[in-house]
Amino acid sequence: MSLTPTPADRFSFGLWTVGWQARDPFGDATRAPLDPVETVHKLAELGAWGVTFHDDDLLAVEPDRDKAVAAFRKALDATGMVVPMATTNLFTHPVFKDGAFTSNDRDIRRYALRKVMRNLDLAAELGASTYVFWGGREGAETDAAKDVRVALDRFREGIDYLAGYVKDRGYQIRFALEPKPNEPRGDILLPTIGHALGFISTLEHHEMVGLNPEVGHEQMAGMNFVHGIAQALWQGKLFHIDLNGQHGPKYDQDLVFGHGDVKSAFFLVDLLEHGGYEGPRHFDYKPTRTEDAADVWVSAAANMRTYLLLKERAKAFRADPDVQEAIRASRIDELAVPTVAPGESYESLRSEEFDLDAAAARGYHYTRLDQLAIEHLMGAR
Ligand code: DIG
Ligand code: MN
Ligand code: MN
Repeated sequence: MSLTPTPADRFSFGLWTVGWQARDPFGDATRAPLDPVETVHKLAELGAWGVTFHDDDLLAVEPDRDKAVAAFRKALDATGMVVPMATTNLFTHPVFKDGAFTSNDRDIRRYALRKVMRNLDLAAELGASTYVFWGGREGAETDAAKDVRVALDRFREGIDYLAGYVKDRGYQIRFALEPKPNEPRGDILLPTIGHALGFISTLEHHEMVGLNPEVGHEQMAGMNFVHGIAQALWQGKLFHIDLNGQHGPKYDQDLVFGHGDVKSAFFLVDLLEHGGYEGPRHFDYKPTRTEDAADVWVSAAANMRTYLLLKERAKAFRADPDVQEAIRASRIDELAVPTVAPGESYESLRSEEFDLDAAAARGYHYTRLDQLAIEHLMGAR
């Protein structure tokens, strides 16, 4: 299996990732603004398939929107890079300091809808099939600021209104909500995959709204990201994914994919590659502030190479006869057997003989299976 990325791998990057100037709450930018045209060409050279953007990302070096869009289109045409996803920056400008769809200020909520509609038009023109909503400013620092029931009314109103706009315009676009527990707000609405799934079920056009879970965001909340992705797949709601790295519950690190919890990344790639997810392998990461302009591209390449290495190791893990035997010993295939037989009567189930002590004494041999996974991950098998 090749470790050289090709468009067939469907790797995509946000303009804002490699373009991050590394400004943080405690320090100024360490890198110059990056021209989106250069990003498209460089990512194409590295083997990426697609590029994604917030509306404002296109204006990183060219303030004239028409010129910026024209230059972006020309770079896409020249490289063959596609635009699988787009989104809106509803978090940087001070106007959004109390949120966009859920700001207490109705004029700002209406401005946010206009800003999204404008970029939905561009996203449709560029062929994006997914539109992400990360509600980075939808939240509060004090419970006094929002009645969350009312805030969710406004959040739902905004998504329903925009979904209606997409349907009325005939755009072939689905929405993907991106959960995050906190940062930049003290608490962000729809903090986890579970909260977002519950919210989606209440929407008018719920069939066209799914998830864009991010590795680090679930792990910031102490969640198991593989479990979250499995439930999103199980509910048919994994419309997109933000891949990166995170070292547990702390600030949002947006590390290179696999540079945080690498064992979780191994099982994530195993699930994505064998769990029926056909969407982009999208990286939403930030080159660390210590890196210079040249190493930004080293970090971009690292995301894709790490994914391909994990894909190769996961494939070997599944093909290993010792692993297959260990899976049988752990009776993992038995979980797929329905608990109740088709048409089985209540009496049949209730009258069954059962040796409680013998069943309680049975072991599951997970340690052996986990060790085999570790050995494949470390290249020891
Ligand atoms: C941050 O994790 C968010 C924003 O960068 C953007 O709205 C979204 C796109 O994947 N991720
Ligand atoms: Mn993040
Ligand atoms: Mn993200």
